[in-house]
Amino acid sequence: MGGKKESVQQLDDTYSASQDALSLLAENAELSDQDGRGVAFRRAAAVMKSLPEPVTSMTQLRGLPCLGEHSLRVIRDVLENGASREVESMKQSKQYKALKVLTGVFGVGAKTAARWIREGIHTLHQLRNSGHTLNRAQQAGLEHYDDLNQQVSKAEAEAIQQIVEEVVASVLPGAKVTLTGGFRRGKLMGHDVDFLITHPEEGKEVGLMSKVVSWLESQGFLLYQKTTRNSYLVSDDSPALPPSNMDRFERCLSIFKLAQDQPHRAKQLGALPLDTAEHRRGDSGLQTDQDSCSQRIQTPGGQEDTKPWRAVRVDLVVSPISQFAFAVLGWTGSKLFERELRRWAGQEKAMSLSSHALYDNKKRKYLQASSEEEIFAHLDLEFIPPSERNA
Ligand code: DGT
Ligand code: MG
Repeated sequence: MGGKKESVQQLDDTYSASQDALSLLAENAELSDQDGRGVAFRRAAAVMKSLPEPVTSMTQLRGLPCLGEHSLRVIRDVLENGASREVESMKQSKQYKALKVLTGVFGVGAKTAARWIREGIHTLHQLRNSGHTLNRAQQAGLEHYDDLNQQVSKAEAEAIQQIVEEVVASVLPGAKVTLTGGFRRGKLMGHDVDFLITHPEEGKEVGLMSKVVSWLESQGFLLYQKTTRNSYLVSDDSPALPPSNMDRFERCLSIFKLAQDQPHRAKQLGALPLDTAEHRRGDSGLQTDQDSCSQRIQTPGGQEDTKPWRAVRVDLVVSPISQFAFAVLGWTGSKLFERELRRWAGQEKAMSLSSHALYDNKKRKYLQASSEEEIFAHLDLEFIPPSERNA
């Protein structure tokens, strides 16, 4: 029995080792600004993940889609040697290590990291001493580097949800908050927490974001925020769909200050009365389309490891109810699932799907939907629940 268990374990390890190797190659491609390669490796990793049983021989992979020459070479190496030499040496390379560290700073993308590496910057220490002027996001990213590179738990996401729900209910009664992203797919950990906010009456959501953000700021919940305004209009005469998967909802990228004793955060909320006329009007001087970084809550010289709170990345998105179903679908992910769904819509159905709308290119009209189920029906697909969208 023991021997069998061990060999099953070994098979499972090999199985996940090839997925891990492919995921790492995808990550490296994305960090190197090679999105096409990234998608190819992500697809290959998703195919390996979808197999019903561990792979012991290359013959099992015959006829499977999305496994290119390069991916097959990596899998063969894992099967034969227990690890991929290419991936092992990549993990040890100076370039990969520097890319990981620098893109780990919130606000730093692949292009910026590559530029810094070309200038000889490989570590945070070197970055701090480089004399580069960092923007507000990057400053906050550097300041909260350790916290933001630590995974967020489901319990932490729920604690933040409770705060967001209370604030939203207070500034706009009847408005609805939905947890999206990986946590809606049932993941237990994530890199951030994503929320979508709407109101059942079209138009009521206008102006909501600035009120919510100003509330959160006044309560000391935000270490950083940048709000961008809605720039999307569905018009009858053109599809007007965004060219990429970037959407145009009003959106707030933020860093939350989450007390460690959450969910007993009532203490934190209780510090100030929530329901004041000033905040109902939302006129407490919020600057939109502009970074702001709260100074009140910084801990000058404070011991990071003893502080009673942690920084957590939170995305808030506001959608009008007419686009809500599309927004929930678009913001639930995973990114690969979204990409495949859009590809299906375009190639198989001649439709354009975005987080705002579904446009039928043949009928030349938008298709309405008030639930995700209706969108899947328009696309002639059986409904796929969020927990099965983890590709
Ligand atoms: P995580 O946070 O790493 O645990 O994983 P996810 O799946 O929550 O990933 P995240 O937070 O980057 O994004 C959540 C989903 O929202 C993602 O699957 C695709 C979508 N999404 C992210 N950013 C944008 C955006 O700018 N526009 C649109 N339309 N969708 C986005
Ligand atoms: Mg997320």
